Amino acid sequence: MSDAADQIFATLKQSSQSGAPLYLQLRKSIEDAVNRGLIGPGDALPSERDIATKADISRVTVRKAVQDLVKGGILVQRHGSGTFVAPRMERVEQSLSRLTSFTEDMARRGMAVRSAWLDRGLYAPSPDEMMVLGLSSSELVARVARLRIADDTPLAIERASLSASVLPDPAGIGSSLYAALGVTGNRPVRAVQRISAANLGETDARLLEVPPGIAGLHIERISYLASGKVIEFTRSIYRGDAYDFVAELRLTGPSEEGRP
Ligand code: 16G
Repeated sequence: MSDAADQIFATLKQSSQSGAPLYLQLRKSIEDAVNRGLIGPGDALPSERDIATKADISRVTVRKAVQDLVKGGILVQRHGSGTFVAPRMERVEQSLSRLTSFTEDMARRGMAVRSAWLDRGLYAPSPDEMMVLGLSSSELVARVARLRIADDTPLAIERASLSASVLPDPAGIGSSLYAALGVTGNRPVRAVQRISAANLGETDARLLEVPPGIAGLHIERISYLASGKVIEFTRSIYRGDAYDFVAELRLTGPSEEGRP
């Protein structure tokens, strides 16, 4: 067993007089070891049995401590291969004043972008889609749903809806929706974005490789053409531990006060 593991158990012995339940003491020892860098992102935790033997506690206690740390996003469990310290996220800083695409944002940071398709096709529009995109019930909506991945880390789930008259072949967009819209002169020039907090459900959490229930960001973007026509209605879930949205604020001068 590694030195780091030995140190975890040494700390555990020191704290065993504290009177706190054993699983909480073990949880804290492991958490401290991660925070102090004794075990780093991607490092394997010793097996449940090794921990139990070494610390002289039951496997049930070990499991409880480990499950708590998995729920908190400190450890990750991979079926068949064990428990590891969760990879540390490099937070992405995203300006809220420029209308850019995911592909452009990541390319500017030198990150390799790819997407996993969740859905693409033509459908009868939902009431929300009809209202936002101005579609009638006899028209079709093109849906493009993707898991967006940068440098092998899934960052967001994006579900875009556009009128089928603008995007008749959603399967043919290639790697960038905005690039495809640019080809037909339909790239948006303005957008309104609404950001709210969301706790991730099972399915979204699994796709984004985070524990269910963890904080995420729900983002709705409605984009417009220069003519004022709505072109895109996208609802996304972004990882809360990966994104900082940054907006620049200016004091309104007297000449601008009262402007709409
Ligand atoms: C951004 C947009 C999304 C747009 C996508 C196009 C947000 C929250 N969302 O991720 O609305 O559909 O870019 O990216 O910023 P693409 O051209 O790389 O497909």
